Amino acid sequence: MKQWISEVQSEDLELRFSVDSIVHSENSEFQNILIADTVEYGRMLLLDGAVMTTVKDEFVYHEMITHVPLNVHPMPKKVAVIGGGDGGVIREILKHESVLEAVLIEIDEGVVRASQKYLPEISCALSDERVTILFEDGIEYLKNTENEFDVIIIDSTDPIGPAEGLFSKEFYESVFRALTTDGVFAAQTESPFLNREFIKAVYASISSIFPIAGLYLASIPTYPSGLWSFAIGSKIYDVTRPHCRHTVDGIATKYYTQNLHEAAFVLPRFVEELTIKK
Ligand code: SPD
Repeated sequence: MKQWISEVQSEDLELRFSVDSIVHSENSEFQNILIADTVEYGRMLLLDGAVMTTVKDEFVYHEMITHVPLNVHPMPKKVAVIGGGDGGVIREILKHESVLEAVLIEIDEGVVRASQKYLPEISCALSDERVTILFEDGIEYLKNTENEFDVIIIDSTDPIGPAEGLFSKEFYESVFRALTTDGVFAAQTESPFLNREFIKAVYASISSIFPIAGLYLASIPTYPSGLWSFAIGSKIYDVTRPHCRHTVDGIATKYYTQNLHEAAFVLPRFVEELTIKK
């Protein structure tokens, strides 16, 4: 008999993955942490039943949430990640030689520990000497931070429960204050097929705070609907083009390229609509 795990979206939508085995399951103070070996996508991390990442397609999400903002900034030295306890974003950040310090602010120590034990290919850079890990609430942390980070990346779970506050206007105001005068931030903002009103509201908040805002897309097969959006806010730099320094540097990637950076901002009409103020 086949064993399945599923992410339930609603009464009418469920994504099922057949699994060889459940590798780890725990209830932390914040959520259920599940790691399973799926047949199609390899090892998978789920938080409260939602797919966070898989060994087979994680590169798409981690590269696009990281290299877009880091390549918009000409010289990112200090970078913060809110959430992202699996370490995938940190791994990508450290590919940038300019980065001297990366601070991971993750509320749930259990996610970091389980990822270090069971997902070494994703969490491998968490032990790098440039990385500081703080087990704190990212919302509180940024409230008390000013003019400190060149880039901030919000690698959150879905906007339910503990992550809800990471999509509020007040939080984006804190992000703006915590950035340096030419800072850039990016966040995952869910599926344009399934979360339209949500994306509209988030984009409206970001564009009311940041002088330059953008929405961009990537294909992530294990996320609901397969099409995923990211929002980016910048104080001075054009977000649609990688800074010229980076075209010379080059970084080892499997999904992100300079051309793809620009192309990811070319939106289908039904997504572009979500960014237009009426
Ligand atoms: N519905 C999935 C949204 C998950 C976004 N965060 C993933 C964490 C991977 N580092």
